[in-house]
Amino acid sequence: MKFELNASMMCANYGHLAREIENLEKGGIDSFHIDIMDGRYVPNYAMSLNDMKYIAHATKKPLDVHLMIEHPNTNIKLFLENLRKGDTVYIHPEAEYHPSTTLQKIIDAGMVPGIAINPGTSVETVMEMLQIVDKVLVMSVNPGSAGQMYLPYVGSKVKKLISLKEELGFKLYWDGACSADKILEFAPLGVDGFVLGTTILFGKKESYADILKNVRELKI
Ligand code: S6P
Ligand code: MG
Repeated sequence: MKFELNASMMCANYGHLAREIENLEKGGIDSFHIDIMDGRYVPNYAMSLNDMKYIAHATKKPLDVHLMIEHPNTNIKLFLENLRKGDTVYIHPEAEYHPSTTLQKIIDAGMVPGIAINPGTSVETVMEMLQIVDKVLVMSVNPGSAGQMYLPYVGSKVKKLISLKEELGFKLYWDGACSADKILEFAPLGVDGFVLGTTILFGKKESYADILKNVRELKI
């Protein structure tokens, strides 16, 4: 079974970030997930524009930029001008007055448009945007930090999104508390990719290569 694996770079060791990127690449990671937080939309500061720029220069792999910032339309140019065509930018619809205008800016810049859906946000409220975006990032924890518990009520929403993805033309990604059992359960149902953080990838004894190999070889 084919599914993408994305590394949540806010969980990486910034004492040797270049080596982290190199080891994740060697281990076969598909893309780098960049969590940008502004301390307002979410009660935390994670990565910044400069972290994103550094990682963009350090790898040729795609970047998935997850903007957890208020009114991303105001400063989205700063992110778009430092990305490559084909990189993904996710916005949170609740953080914007006119999210489809912001999504159009992402499309016009040649990036892949995405929305992130919070645990408390229902599919019905984002239905129109599902027709515009190429990717949907379904949050199985509230946005703001790594290392949180999986919120089980998100499961039925993931299944609802899976039932819509063919017709509306988007790929579905899982973000938050991703473990082997979640991949085992949801990859066969149709989730296209998983963001890996502290639950399964970072801060472990095994190398990234060993962990990623084990995840790819899960008996699905
Ligand atoms: C949360 C953020 C996520 C986390 C990821 C970490 O606001 O969007 O991308 O970095 O959930 O993974 P874990 O396994 O520590 O929850
Ligand atoms: Mg994220």
